[in-house]
Amino acid sequence: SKQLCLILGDQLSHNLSSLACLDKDTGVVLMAEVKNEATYVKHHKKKVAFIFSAMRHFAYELSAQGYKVLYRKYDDPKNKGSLFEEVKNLCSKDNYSQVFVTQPGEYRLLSDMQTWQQKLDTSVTLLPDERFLADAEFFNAWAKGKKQLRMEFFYREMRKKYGILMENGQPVGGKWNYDAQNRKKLPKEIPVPAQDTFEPDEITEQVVALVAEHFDDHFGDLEPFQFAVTREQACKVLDNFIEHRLPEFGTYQDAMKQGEDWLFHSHISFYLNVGLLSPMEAIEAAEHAWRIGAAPLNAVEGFVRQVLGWREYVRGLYWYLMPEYKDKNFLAAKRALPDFYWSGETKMNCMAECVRTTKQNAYAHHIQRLMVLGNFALLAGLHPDEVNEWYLLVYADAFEWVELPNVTGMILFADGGTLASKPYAASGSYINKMSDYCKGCHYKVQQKLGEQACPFNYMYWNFLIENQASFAKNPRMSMIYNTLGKKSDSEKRDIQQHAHQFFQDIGI
Ligand code: FAD
Ligand code: DLZ
Ligand code: SF4
Repeated sequence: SKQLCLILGDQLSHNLSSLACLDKDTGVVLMAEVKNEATYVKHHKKKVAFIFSAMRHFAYELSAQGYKVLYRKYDDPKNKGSLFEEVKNLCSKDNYSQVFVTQPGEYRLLSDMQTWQQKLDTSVTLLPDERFLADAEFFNAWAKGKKQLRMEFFYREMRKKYGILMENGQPVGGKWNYDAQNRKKLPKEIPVPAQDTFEPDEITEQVVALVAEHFDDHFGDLEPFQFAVTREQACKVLDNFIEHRLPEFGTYQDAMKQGEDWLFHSHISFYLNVGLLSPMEAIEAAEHAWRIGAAPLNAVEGFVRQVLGWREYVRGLYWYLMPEYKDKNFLAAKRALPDFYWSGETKMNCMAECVRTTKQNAYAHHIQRLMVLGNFALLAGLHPDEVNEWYLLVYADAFEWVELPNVTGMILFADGGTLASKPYAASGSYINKMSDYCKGCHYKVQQKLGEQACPFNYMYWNFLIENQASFAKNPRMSMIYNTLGKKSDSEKRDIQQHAHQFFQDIGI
């Protein structure tokens, strides 16, 4: 009986469950660059190039290990355009009796694959994706019956389950969380280590040419292309992070600086999400750095919280709440995404700067995604569908399982508080506190009203006014609504008038 193993663009791991099931001597691996996956949203050019190049390199590695690999390139005239059609084509030609796939990361594709067996009249086996640290059973058992699904408590269970940063059943240092030490602005004199860049090899150059030709109408700068595209290169990124950036990772986790796109972050989300790195190796490397005294606890705990906590938590939440989660719009937000999310053309310096790095790098660090781009989307009441589509296509690390909870739950509060206990809404002063953006801005961050007032200031109060009914029962919002209550009716009218004028001016 002949076996076919389909490997997707974000399944580039040698320990993949589908590969483990395949008889290496008689079975065949299929990988395919297809229009369906590359255009169901118009992914950033650099993201498409990254995934295609990493797929091609992985296919070579498998061949070198003795696997028989069929690889369908995007510009092959025989390309069938979708994963299903590629599989169907092979099955009808070569009589495969069994198809193996590790479950895809997106609901859309999983539902599609669940119809394949019937349509192909061949056995199609979907295997669990074992590359994550919390499987559905573990997450669902934790979530079941809870009214609120707070990351913090999930994270503590994960620390205990894997014994990470634990001693005698207790968190090392006596606390679970060192976030209070992790909110410093970047001092002027601190040098930022250079980010890791990789020269394109011949394979990557071919992919870059292909993307330039076929994806010209997609968002973003294709070149310079400097991502890691193999496991070996990705490991270098991780090693360099542990050695050079981890020690300051915690302290400057929430800092932003004009022209500094990478700071002290790890830059491994791309590689984790396509499978070139495993989460546990990153966690263990960070924990080891702390144990040998090479990095402080606030940094290491902060990093572990992101990878063992947030990353696993959002994935659990996604599968627990899909498909309904995709349609959530608790605040009935309905405005369109302003053009400057694509062009970067706005007098708001912080927004222009965060769109610039997104466009240039297919990357923005967390606090830019959350407190600038995300905060704007929340305060302006942008429709969740438009915001989700944008985030899913602009970042090279974006797959729906991780993007959707961050957008619908974390930034938009569109799930009504399943993920966050209150919206991450902030006025200009927060951005001013954590960055140097305001000093180069047309607007004045201290100014609340008037032509030069920072739009985040009146948008913030307007958001609270517009959504008062939705937050009436939220105890974590009562203090801020007390403050709002002290504003006179005419001041409130002024605020709303400013906000609406601004929305009109930017065409939303
Ligand atoms: P670091 O700051 O070095 O963090 C280390 C790792 O922790 C990351 O690589 C990532 O794997 C994990 N991590 C950190 N925060 C989160 C989080 N909130 N959710 C899940 N994992 C997390 N991350 C993605 O991988 N893909 C996305 O599509 C994505 N979309 C986001 C959208 C919004 C609106 C927000 C607020 C966050 C989003 N994130 C997403 C989370 C986070 O911003 C990125 O993981 C991070 O910026 C990637 O850069 P880094 O590897 O340098 O991260
Ligand atoms: C993101 C992506 C892109 C751009 N292209 C492909 C592709 O051509 N072939 C493929 O197998 N996978 C691709 N991917 C990744 C898939 O979209 C991803 O596997 C699903 O979204 C599930 O997470
Ligand atoms: Fe952004 Fe307002 Fe600061 Fe300008 S003044 S950079 S718009 S926060």
